[in-house]
Amino acid sequence: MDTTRLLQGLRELLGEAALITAPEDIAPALIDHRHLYQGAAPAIVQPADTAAVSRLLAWCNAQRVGVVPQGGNTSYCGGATPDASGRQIVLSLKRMNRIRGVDAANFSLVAEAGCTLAAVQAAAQQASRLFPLSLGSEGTCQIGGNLATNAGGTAVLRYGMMRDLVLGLEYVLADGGVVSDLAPLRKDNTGYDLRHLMIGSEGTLGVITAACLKLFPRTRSAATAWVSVPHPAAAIQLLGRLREASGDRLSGCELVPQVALDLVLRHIPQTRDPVATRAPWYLLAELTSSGEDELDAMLENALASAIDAGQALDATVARSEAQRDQFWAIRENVPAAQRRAGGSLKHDVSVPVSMLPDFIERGAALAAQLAPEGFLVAYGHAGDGNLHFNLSQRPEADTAAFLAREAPLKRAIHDLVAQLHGSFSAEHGIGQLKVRELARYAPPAELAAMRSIKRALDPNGILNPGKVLDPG
Ligand code: FAD
Ligand code: 2HG
Ligand code: ZN
Repeated sequence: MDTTRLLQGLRELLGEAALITAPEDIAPALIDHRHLYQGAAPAIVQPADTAAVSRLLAWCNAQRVGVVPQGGNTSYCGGATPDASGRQIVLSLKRMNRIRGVDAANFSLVAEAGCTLAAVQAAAQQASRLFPLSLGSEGTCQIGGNLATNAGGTAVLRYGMMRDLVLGLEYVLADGGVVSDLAPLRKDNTGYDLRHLMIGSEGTLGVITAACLKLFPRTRSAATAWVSVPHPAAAIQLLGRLREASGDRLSGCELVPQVALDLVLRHIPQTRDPVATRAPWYLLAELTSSGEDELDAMLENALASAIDAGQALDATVARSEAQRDQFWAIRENVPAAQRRAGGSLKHDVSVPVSMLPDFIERGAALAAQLAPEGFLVAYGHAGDGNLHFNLSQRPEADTAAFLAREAPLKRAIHDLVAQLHGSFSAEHGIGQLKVRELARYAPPAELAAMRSIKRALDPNGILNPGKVLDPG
C-alpha cells in the first residue's frame, strides 16, 4: 500500500489526534537507544485506548501493514525500531498511561502499558506498597516495554523478573482480538497461561495494553554497603554469607570492577569514591525489610565476619539516604559513563551464580586476546548470575578498529556462556540484534515450537516483523 493511502486509512480509523507524521517529530522513534539501528516510518500512531489498538491491528492485519510497538524506546537490542523500508508503522502506547486502580488490600494495581515504570512505583508507594522492579531507565521505560522484554534490573534476586510480578494481562492479538485478563488472582489454573507467552515476546505476538501487577509491603528499613572485594570468587562467597546472615533480606547485589568505578568518577559529575580502600572489585549490597529491623547492625556484623574470612577487604555502610543514593548512582551510571568513554561492545550474559568467577576469568582472557583495543568493563547483577560483560575502547584506540572485533569476540563469549549452560541474553531480549544468536543457540525443537507459535498467532507476520525470529 502506498504511503498516502496508508495515512488516509489510519486517519479514518483513529482520527488526526492519534497520528504523528512530521519527520522531525517521528525522528527520535526511528533510532534505538544505542544508535545501532536507523529505521524509517511514515507515521507514529498513538491510540488512546484498547479499543483503538484493536481497530488498528485488525486493519493493519487486513492490509498487511507491519506494526512496531514502542514504549520508552530504551531497550538495547533494536526491538522497538522499524526497518528501513518505510512501510512499517510505529505504535506508541504513550497516551495509554492511566493507573486504572490500586487495590492495597489485594497487593495489586492495574496500569496501562504507557505508564512509565517510575509512575507505577510512585502509585504503589502512595498506597504504602512497593512495586519492586528497578531499572536505571525507570523514568523513561514503560510498563508495556518492561513486560514485552521481561525486564530484570537490580531487585531480581529478591523479587524476580517482570514476569514474576504479573497477576494479569490485557493484550490485543494480530487480528484485533482483545484478551482482557486483569483479575488480580494469585491462583488460576484454567488452561494455557497465554500471558506468559506475551511477556518477553517483544511485540511479536501481541500488543500489551494493560497489566495487573503484584505489589509488596513497602520498604521500611534498608542498609546499603559498598564493599571492596579481592576477586569475584570472594564476592560470590560474600553474597551467600549475606543471604544467610540476613534471613534472606538481601535485595540487591551488584558487582562493579575498579575500571567501571573509575569511568563513572571521570565522566559523571558529582560522583565520589565511596570507600577508602581501592580494590579490583566492589560489591554493592543492600538489605531491605518491610519491618523496623536493625539492618545496619546486621550488615555490619556480616561484613566484619567477611573481612575476617578474607572475603572482603573493606566496606562503607551508608549512613544516610543521600549516601545510599550516591552508591546507587555510581552503579546506575556505569552505562552512561561507558557511553561517554567511546565505543563499546556489550554482552548481556548469565551463568549459574556459582560459575561467575570461572566465567569472568575465562571471558577476560578471551577479551584480552580478541579485542586488544579495548578493556573489560564487566559489571552487573551478580546476585542473579547476570553480568554485562562489556568492553570499552582504550582512549588511544581507533574506534572502527575496536568495533571490528565485535563478531569474533561475540562468538567466543557466547560459546563460552553456552559451555557453562548460561544465556547469551539474560535480560535485554533478542530484538533485531540477536536474531541470529537465537537461531544458533536455541535447541532446534524449541526454535521450531517458537516459529509455530508465531505462525499461529500472527499468520500474516504483521507484528514487529524481523524481531526475535528470522523468517525461517
Ligand atoms: P521499548 O524499548 O520501547 O521496547 C522494547 C520491546 O518491547 C520492543 O520489542 C517493542 O516492540 C516491545 N514493546 C514495547 N511496548 C510494547 C507493548 N505495549 N506491547 C508489546 N510490545 C511492546 N533492562 C533490564 O532488563 N535491566 C536493567 O537493569 C536495565 N537497565 C537499563 C538502564 C538504562 C540506563 C537503559 C537505557 C536501559 C536499561 N535496560 C535495562 C533496558 C530497557 O530499559 C528495558 O529493556 C525496558 O524494559 C524497555 O522498556 P521500553 O518501554 O523502553 O521498551
Ligand atoms: C544495567 O544493568 C543495564 O545497567 C544496562 O542493564 C547494561 O549498558 C549495559 O550493558
Ligand atoms: Zn542490567
